[in-house]
Amino acid sequence: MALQSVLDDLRKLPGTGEVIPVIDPVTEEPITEFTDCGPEAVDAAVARARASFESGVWHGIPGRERAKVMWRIADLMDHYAEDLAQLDSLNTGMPLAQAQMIVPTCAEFFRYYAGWCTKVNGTAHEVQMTGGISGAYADMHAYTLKEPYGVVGLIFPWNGPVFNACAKIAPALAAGCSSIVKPAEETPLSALLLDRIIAEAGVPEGVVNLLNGYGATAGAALTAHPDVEKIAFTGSTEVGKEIVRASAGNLKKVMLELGGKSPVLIYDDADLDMAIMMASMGIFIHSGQGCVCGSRIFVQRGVYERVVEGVATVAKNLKLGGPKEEGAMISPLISAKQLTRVLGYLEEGKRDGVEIVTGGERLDRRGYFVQPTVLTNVDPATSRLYKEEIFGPVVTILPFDDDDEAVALANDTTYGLAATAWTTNLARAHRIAKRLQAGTVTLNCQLVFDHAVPFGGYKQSGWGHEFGREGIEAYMQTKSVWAQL
Ligand code: TXE
Repeated sequence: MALQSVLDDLRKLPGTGEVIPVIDPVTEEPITEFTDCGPEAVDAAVARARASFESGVWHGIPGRERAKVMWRIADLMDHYAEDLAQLDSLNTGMPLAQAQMIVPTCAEFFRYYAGWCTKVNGTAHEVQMTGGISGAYADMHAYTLKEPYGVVGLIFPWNGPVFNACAKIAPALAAGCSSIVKPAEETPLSALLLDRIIAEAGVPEGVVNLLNGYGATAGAALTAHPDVEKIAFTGSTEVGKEIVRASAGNLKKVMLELGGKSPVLIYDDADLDMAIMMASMGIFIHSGQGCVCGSRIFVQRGVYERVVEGVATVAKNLKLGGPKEEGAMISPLISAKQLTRVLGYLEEGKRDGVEIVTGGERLDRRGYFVQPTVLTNVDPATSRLYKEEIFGPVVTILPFDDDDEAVALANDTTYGLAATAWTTNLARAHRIAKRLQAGTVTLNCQLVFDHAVPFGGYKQSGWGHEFGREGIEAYMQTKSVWAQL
């Protein structure tokens, strides 16, 4: 499947709104364009999804049959892996090798959730009937059924286009839902190929419906739609709140995977070389455009200078560049909007007297590149760049003296997505893990992922979980059935 055909087909998709250019973040030049889908297309997609759901063409077939189709999607993703990787690499500017590593993991979402198609069961209950009207029934039985929600909207961002799409489409399919898929307007390319793969694998028409458009138009219309039962959203906390408000009309269920300001604690007994390298990659990889990026590092005072110097050295040595540039490891920011946002935080920090150990500037070249930046002397009480998610290659480093101070600093945030501790004292590591207010805690490791391990945010980082058993159950509701025998 030629890459060019995806670029051409995107142009031909029907739409009634504004023409949206797809920009290469490395060259700042347009790659292709498409038309915002418009409200009629949203209605039509929801109607197709509804019809497919009511017909039972997907959720009505045995789980093992759904599983076979999902395995075919995964096999086709392997077959088209190079195209998918090239599309994501072109669209986001990430190194091709990085995209090539990610695509097989994305295919695995379909194999992993194919397994669950036959394993999500309800429970049977022995019920004791006592007193009142209930006492009149002698021989009773109750059980639960797990049923798909119905029509679900899947809305996700641009930071890992294939990954974000598969993380939502696979469990929704396994659960038996019919979905409307809304990728980010910045990154529509790989979703189009994925949509073709899903059709080629034999998913019946209307079960997965791709919608391309802006968040404020397509996304908002989908979220407010009265015939959508659930929205699964990954994106900013502000839009997450808008989605909750817009969903109130028909009391849609909402799953949210939102931003973070994840703390990384480095103790003086840690394997410092490893901690420095992983904490650096944990914020600078993909230019910090990851929800779990460790954007606040806290270091025990005795090793503070060494860690600051170590992280700054890694930052200075990372080669930024596009997929075609030899040795480039770090991609640009996705868009001019994100560039302005990140530079805005840095300018404000400079005015506030933050110390820039390294970085702090845009690269003097084309493309949305910002230097990996290490900041100290930040005031936790007032600094916006310390409190808010920047989603760029910017880390603050502050010292701490003991566990209580480390935990207080780490938890002093409205977010609660991820947290890390580096220490060789395992008793302390586990004690700290309990005290950190985050949905994921990583001990002596960062940037870890497995399809089987649930992922979700505490506090304003989200509602509900993706991945693992929780990931499929998020697309299912529980029915209790009572029977007099
Ligand atoms: O996100 P948006 P943006 C954070 C990060 C970043 C900031 C802005 O801090 O700097 O968000 O990024 C769709 N109704 N994260 O502007 O706007 C939109 O079309 C329904 C963290 O890209 O939240 C896209 O598909 N949908 C995050 C998706 O929401 C709407 C990853 C995300 O866009 C909508 C990305 C609306 N009203 C950004 N408005 C993470 N958790 O990983 C927008 N959308």
